[in-house]
Amino acid sequence: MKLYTFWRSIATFRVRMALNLKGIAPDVEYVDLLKGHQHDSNYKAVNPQKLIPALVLDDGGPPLFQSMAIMEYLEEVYPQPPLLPQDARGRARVRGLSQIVISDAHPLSVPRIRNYLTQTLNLSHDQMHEWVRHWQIEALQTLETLLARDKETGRYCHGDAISIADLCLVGQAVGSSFFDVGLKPFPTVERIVDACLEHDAIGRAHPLKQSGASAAA
Ligand SMILES: N[C@@H](CCC(=O)N[C@@H](CS)C(=O)NCC(=O)O)C(=O)O
Repeated sequence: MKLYTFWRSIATFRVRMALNLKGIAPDVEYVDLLKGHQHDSNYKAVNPQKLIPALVLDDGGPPLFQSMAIMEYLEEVYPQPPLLPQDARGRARVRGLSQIVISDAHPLSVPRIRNYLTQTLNLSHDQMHEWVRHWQIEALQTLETLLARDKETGRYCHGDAISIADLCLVGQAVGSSFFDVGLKPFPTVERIVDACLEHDAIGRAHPLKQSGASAAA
């Protein structure tokens, strides 16, 4: 397997955590998003959407794309340890929590959106920053409300086993920290994120532990 990755990419962080939890160590190829390498023609051939992650399997087929689809693929093909609950209602909750991050919050803070705001709409850097912070805080508030409310919440987002929702939550928290959004106002989120980061497979996948991060952070 080969994972196209970059230290700062939160979507790739989600997949790195899932791979680590499943005990899979793919080859990696770096795509420097801050230098715009996602637009290079050779990467466009890998993922025409010009986004990471992309995961090349050993079956000779086209790369997998979209972090949720990749995590679900890993779950189906490498079921241990499970990252989705056994029951349909539980899976719906875990996927719902995940989609708050993947579908709604994260897309509003990615480089192409930030660049569009500053370069095409001529927003200042501060205005762009405020835009990102606004949507990150809104997502964290929603997640806090759901996680604090539901009796299904345990040590982790859903009971006492790590699920895809936790990988999304940790990515959300770390991504928000890049825009100076802290977790203090979101105590349940903070507790779960801290518990997750204690897990070696998750801690190792942290953006600031990846090659290239220390120079750039
Ligand atoms: N929904 C996609 C999002 C992928 C995505 O936006 N990746 C970001 C990095 S976290 C990216 O490659 N951005 C490049 C850009 O915006 O130009 C997923 O979950 O895989």
